[in-house]
Amino acid sequence: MVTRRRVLGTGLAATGVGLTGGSLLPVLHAAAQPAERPAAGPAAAAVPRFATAMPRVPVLKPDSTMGGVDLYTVTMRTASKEILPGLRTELRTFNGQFPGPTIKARRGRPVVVRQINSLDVDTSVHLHGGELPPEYDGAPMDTLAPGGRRLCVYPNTQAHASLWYHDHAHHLESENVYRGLHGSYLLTDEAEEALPLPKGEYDVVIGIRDAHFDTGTGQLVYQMGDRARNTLLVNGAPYPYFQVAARSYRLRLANHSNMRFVELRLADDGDMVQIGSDGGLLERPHTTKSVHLSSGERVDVVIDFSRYPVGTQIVLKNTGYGPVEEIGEVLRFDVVRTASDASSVPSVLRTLPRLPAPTAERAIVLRMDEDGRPDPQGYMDEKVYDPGRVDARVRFGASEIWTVTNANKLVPHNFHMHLVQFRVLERNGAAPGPAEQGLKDTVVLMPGDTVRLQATFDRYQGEYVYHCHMLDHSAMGMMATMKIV
Ligand SMILES: [Cu+2]
Repeated sequence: MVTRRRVLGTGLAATGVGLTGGSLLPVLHAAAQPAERPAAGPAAAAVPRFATAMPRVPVLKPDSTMGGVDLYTVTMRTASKEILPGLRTELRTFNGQFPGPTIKARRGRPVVVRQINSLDVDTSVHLHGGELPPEYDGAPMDTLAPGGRRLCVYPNTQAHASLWYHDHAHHLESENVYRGLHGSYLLTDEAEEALPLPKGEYDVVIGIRDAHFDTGTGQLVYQMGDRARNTLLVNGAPYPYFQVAARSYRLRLANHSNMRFVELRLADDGDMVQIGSDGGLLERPHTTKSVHLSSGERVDVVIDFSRYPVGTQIVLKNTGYGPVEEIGEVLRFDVVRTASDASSVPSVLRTLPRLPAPTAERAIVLRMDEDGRPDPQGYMDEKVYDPGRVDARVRFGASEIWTVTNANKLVPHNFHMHLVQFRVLERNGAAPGPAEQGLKDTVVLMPGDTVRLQATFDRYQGEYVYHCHMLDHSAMGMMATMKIV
């Protein structure tokens, strides 16, 4: 099983048919009957390729910027949007937008979000990757009932990072996120701004997620572990084209899928320069042919389109996990003009602080039922999530090594911790690949994988969850609570 254990960052192309990240059921299915592929969703073949422009997600305007604080209003409400041609899809949205508006924040400048829940379901908005007091984290049980409103304060004390916000209400998060409750939150700081990276219109969020449409009605079909979420949406549009100038772009790739993992590469196998991961810039850029994102992860790359003549079209392919005819293409870059370019990628992007000496170690085991039973449950250390239970007590100020293992034989997982950006120390006994050497908040665990990571808990006390970020799995119970005291 050498291929499965290849170090991430050099690619997961050879992971094999059994290691689908798209959902649990394809995995079981593929293992049992390798010749049979997951059933095509009704819409997959019918959705035209590269027929619409990739939306640029609007940046949310603050209601007020007084007092050094940016105040925003985010209303969760239903809205409909034409995603498939000629059909309107009902969505659960932030401010009627799909995906939710991008919030831009600066380190040292707090953001206050006035949350209003005009949906008919509970919500809990979590800022994924954010260093937040527990009362503003968006915990699974800290829900906002229909008709409710509250203020949420994001202190923005951490370094720059491409974060995202999404629903986290326990047992509802999977469907709420799937139906549209996700958006990007870009936190910058002086160190990042001082770099000559592509900026402005050349710094672009590309949020990728899958969906299962009812072709007759255009409605999203939701069921746990669905095998047929086989239409890829990019910033809310299926298989769009993106008109670019022949110069460098910073592309902030984000996987907002509930379950699907993607491996992205250019159709001509052209180089991408990875500059960032979940918790902001890497220390050094690295050149790669592909990037891998499990659900919830972010990767920043710079692609230099000046190597292509104007008129060139290059497809961004997904070479991971799933029938190629359905999800093998993501979007198409159309090089349509020339443009000046003063940007560059420095050989040193940042210096991360040295890891402190660890003060404690603990082991975490992820597992879920994979025997095909109709109502599988997920487990963290063999326990289903119980919000009334504290699973890990962490001393405030501690720096701990967590050894996290995926005990499943077939099912992939990943591991997300609230509150902290951690460092990956080892993957399956080896040093992490270059893609995993920066700050991370979510790390992939293919079946049998073990990852050692180190996290430091010196910011806030209180209770936070850690869980698999395949949201159907966390909804099945693969989540636990740590209490920092
Ligand atoms: Cu999982």
